[in-house]
Amino acid sequence: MQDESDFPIAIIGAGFAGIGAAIQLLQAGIDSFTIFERAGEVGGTWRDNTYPGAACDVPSHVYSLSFEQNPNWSQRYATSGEIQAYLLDVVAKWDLRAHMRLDTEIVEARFDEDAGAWHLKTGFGDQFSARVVIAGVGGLVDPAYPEIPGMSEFEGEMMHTARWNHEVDLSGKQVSVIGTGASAVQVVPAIAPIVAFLTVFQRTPAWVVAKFDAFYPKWLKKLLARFPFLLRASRFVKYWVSEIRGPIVFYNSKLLSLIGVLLSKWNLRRQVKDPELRKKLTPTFQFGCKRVLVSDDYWATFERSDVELVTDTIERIEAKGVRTKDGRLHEADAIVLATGFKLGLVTAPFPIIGREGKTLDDAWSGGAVAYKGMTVAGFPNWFILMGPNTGPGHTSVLVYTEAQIAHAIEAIQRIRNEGLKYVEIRQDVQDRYNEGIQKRMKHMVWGGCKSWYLNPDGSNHSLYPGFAAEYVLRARHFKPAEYEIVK
Ligand code: N01
Repeated sequence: MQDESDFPIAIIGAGFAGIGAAIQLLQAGIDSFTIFERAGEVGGTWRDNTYPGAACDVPSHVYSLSFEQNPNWSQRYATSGEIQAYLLDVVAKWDLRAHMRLDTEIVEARFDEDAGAWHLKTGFGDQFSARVVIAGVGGLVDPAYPEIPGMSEFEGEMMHTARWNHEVDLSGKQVSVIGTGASAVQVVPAIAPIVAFLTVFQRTPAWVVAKFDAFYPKWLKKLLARFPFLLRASRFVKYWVSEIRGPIVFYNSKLLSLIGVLLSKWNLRRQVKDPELRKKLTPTFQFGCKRVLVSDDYWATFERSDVELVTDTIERIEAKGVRTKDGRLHEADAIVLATGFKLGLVTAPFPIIGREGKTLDDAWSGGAVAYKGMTVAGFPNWFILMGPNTGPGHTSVLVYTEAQIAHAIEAIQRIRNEGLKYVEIRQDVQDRYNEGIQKRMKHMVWGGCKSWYLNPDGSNHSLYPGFAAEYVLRARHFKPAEYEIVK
């Protein structure tokens, strides 16, 4: 059903980004938007990642919308279920379901230059025309399944952390976990106490720092609800602490990295007594090069007699378990793939055809680029949320997203109020911006190891090389001089 308004806006994706965009539009007095979501429910990451132990490793007072702060977070680092409940509450409060088309996948977008509009095709074959598109499809959405020989021969249960099968009861089973990234450090300590035996296959160890998680007592929640400025103060402090610590995580400096290494080694020593085990768990790459993990109990799990860390390379998966290169068969009733995600930013999420028939895949053939991660030359009136080079390694991604939404809304107001056909980022402005970003990358720590941050050629089109505050200052306003303005 086409929105009847004369200025229809499409938001693609009903995760944090899409929900945030919808609310900020309403706050700006714009309600002519439709949210398209391919899944049957809102929530994105927090709808999909329901594995035991799933939580956010950014403090909840910062990892929430600035205009929808929640005094009732039960602990410093909220669980996935609690974040999803928060999103459902926010959606209900703002009555966003009235704007939503769930189970509706956008499969193609084509720009009509004469009309200054995007024609979006849904999976059902119908079409929706929007003057502006805000794309909040996320970067880490589709699970990456490893290509290990023999995977189809396995006779037990196999599941990816991002597609947890709650029908499977792991209690009393022999379970193998493949992968030791951000998802693994949460699922491993959560399932270890319930399974009969846990084998964790580590290809590369990770730097893990202490989490110092804690439940918020009732009186504190009451106080935060009664005096919202205290909640804002808590958010402010947590945000600036992560900013101040940021360079330890992202800057390529031996001295700063050493601070991170010392903190992580302290965390390792307090959790693991066995020096051999400690050695196996200690990374050899620079601190921050891969995502720094946060946990108080991941490493300690390996001290249990019913948990084994395997560092031999996996050769194949067989009917009864996982065989490593040393010839050993590690028997398993279930295998958990904590192997991460396909990086959504490498290609367009679906065919996106801009001006003069140019596709986004063509524009991104040398790596995903956009102006401040948001707008791409040749793709007018299209605003990306959480786009190329806007990921943080050290703080809440939502800070970046809110700035992007503010930018898009200022553009929308211009287009609507001045009767413009479209605005399109100037190619020279986009190129200069990205040259600057890649120049700054040389001073960042991410080039020295293999991670999902990097494209196969080693270039980084995922993370923002700097502070969140600086990005926000640069990105939050729409500057007409940087755009082609077409009436
Ligand atoms: O995935 P990952 P993730 N054989 O790609 C290993 C976000 N996130 O789901 O390092 C053996 O980090 C792989 O090994 P290696 C966050 O941005 C956030 O854990 O490539 N092993 C690695 O150990 C994060 O960065 C939260 O050598 C194989 C692991 O699998 C991103 O999601 C929580 C293999 C994959 O680690 C991804 O995290 C969770 C193979 N064939 C996730 N293939 C928060 O709390 C892969 N591996 C906010």
